[in-house]
Amino acid sequence: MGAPYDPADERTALARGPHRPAYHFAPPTNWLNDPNGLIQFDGTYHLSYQHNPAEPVWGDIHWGHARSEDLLHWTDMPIALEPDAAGVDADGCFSGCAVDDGGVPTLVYTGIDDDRARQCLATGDETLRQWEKPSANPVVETSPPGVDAFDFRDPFVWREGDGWSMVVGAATESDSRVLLYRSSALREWEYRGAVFVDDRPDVMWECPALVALDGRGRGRDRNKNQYLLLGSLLPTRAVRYYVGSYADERFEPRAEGVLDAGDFYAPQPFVDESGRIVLVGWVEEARTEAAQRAAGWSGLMALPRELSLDEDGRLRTTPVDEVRRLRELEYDLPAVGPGDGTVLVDQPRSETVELVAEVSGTGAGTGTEPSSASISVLRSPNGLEETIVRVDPDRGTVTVDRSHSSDDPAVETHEQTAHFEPTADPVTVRCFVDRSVVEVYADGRACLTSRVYPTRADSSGIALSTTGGASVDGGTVWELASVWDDFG
Ligand code: DQQ
Repeated sequence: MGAPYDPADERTALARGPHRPAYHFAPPTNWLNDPNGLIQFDGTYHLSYQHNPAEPVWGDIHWGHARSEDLLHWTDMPIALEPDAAGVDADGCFSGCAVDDGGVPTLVYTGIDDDRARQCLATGDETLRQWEKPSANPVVETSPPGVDAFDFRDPFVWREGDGWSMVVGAATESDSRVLLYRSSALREWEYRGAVFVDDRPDVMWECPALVALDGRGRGRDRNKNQYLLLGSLLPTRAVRYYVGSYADERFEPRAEGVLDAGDFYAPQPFVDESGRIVLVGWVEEARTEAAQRAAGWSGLMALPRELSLDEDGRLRTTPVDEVRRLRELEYDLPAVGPGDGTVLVDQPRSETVELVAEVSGTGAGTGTEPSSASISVLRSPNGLEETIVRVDPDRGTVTVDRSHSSDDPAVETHEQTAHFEPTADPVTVRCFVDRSVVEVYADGRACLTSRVYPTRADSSGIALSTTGGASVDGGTVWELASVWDDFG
């Protein structure tokens, strides 16, 4: 018999891999996809995730589990859920959420058995180490008439009135729907119809979530009956958000957009004990399966983000404040204007930084010549490898150009672009670089998370340049600390 599985040993073994993140959550080893079961319970944050513990590819889906006091430093926990060969989850424990059922931590997830999806529960002890599947499983036995038996998954549950509400993602022959259920005690559920219908054919809403934004934005009255509906859509893999009202068991959107236009999927929100809406999303790989097997791990989580409404009722997405605690050595960024060419930033040389830059456009608005500021990161001294974050305030775009991110010809190189309302004001760009992930926030109004795989040990520099009338008006860079012991 081999030694018992110890996630800490596995982490240490993988820590020195060149693309292993220093301050993003990655699985101890092997495969990770959707975040699941997010909850703050007795002060401690819990993050579960879709996990194949045996291989760095999707399959045999368990729930991995970690806990944290600060949403930054995570301690691995025993696997929370594993498929039961004789159970309704024999072919996988698919995505779901966690709730506090009167002091009993409870997971609600989709059990897969032979292409049939059914909603199930698991209850935990007070340390959330041991989970039991009650005999009441499955608690939703079958999809409603007209809904596919497999495209009926990813329950998201919240307290509403004196009971519980749940949304489940679903597809019919002609549309995709977010189904609503109600329950008094989580064991029996009543189907109440579709809370939202996306009438495009051949779309499947995965991982839906509905959260009240009331009282969490800045303009109090403006936030009355303001809800956020999220969905991860197949086959485009777009992560869409809708802001609107929720009444009489129906959601009515008034605004919509893309939550993150990069390698980002299946995010899950939860409300923490301070009342913040915190969101965690899966950042997929952009390298080959062979490269994932060689690395021994696959997938990571984006930084936890706080969602709120701004004064104008627009969705605002920022990294949680805790992330500032990772800042170590601080350096100034120079101002760079038209005609300055490419300005190399001497310090820091690091693959793990946070960079904040103020970028101004011409103020002339869309329809003008492109005027953008380029922030080059993970840059080799000669610029042969670099990842360029390009921001155009006039047009309201932030682009990650990966055409020279890696000398490895097998990784994905297509450009990714997020959009925000064009603005004459300077845009504050926050850019997190963590070895193989570049996570960009433009004024909290657009997000873009991209995977990149530099091959050179010296691809760790920064350079700035501009086109048209745009300028970088200065900024700051911090080297960021690792959140893992024994980090290479
Ligand atoms: N991932 C899970 C499903 C979900 C999909 C399976 C989204 O529950 O629909 O691993 O990435």
